[in-house]
Amino acid sequence: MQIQTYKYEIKGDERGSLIALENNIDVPFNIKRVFYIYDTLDGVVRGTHAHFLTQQLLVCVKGSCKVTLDDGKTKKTFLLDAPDKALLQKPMIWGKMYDFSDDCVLLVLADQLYDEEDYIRDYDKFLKIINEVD
Ligand code: T46
Repeated sequence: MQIQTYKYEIKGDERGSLIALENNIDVPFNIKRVFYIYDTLDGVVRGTHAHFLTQQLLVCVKGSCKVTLDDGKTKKTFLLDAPDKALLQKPMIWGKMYDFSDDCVLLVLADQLYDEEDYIRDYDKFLKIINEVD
C-alpha cells in the first residue's frame, strides 16, 4: 500500500505559528469540503469506513490521534500529533481513527461534497469490492 504523508512549513514568527494549505499545492486535490472532529470521548473509534471516490487529507491541528489505513491486504498505523503533519486517505482505503487525546481537533479536507452513498461502512462489503477489482 502506497501512503502519502506530508510535512508542512511552519511560517511562524515571534507572535506564534501559521501553516497555510493551498489547493492543489499543499493539498493534492481541489478542496470541496472541510470538516473537523473534536471532543471525541475516551476509547471511541471514529471512521471505520472507506469511500468509493472521496480522498481526504487528515491533519491533527490540536492534540493527537492514531489513524490506521487498510487496503484490504495491509494495514499501516500513523500517529498524527502535530499540526504540520498530514496523512492522505485515498479512495477505497479503509480508515479508522482512535486514541484521541482529550484536546484533539482532527481537521479533514476532502475532494468531494458529503454523500452517504460514497461510504462503505461494512468491512466485509469493502473486502468483497476490493477482491472483485483485483
Ligand atoms: C472521517 C472521519 C475522520 C455530514 O453531515 N457531513 C460531513 O461532511 C460528514 C463527514 C459527516 N456528516 C454527518 C453524517 C453523520 O450523521 O455527521 C455525522 C457523523 O459522521 P460519521 O459517522 O461519518 O463520523 P466519523 O467521525 O465516524 O467519520 C468522519 C468522516 O465521515 C470520515 O470520512 O474520515 O470523520
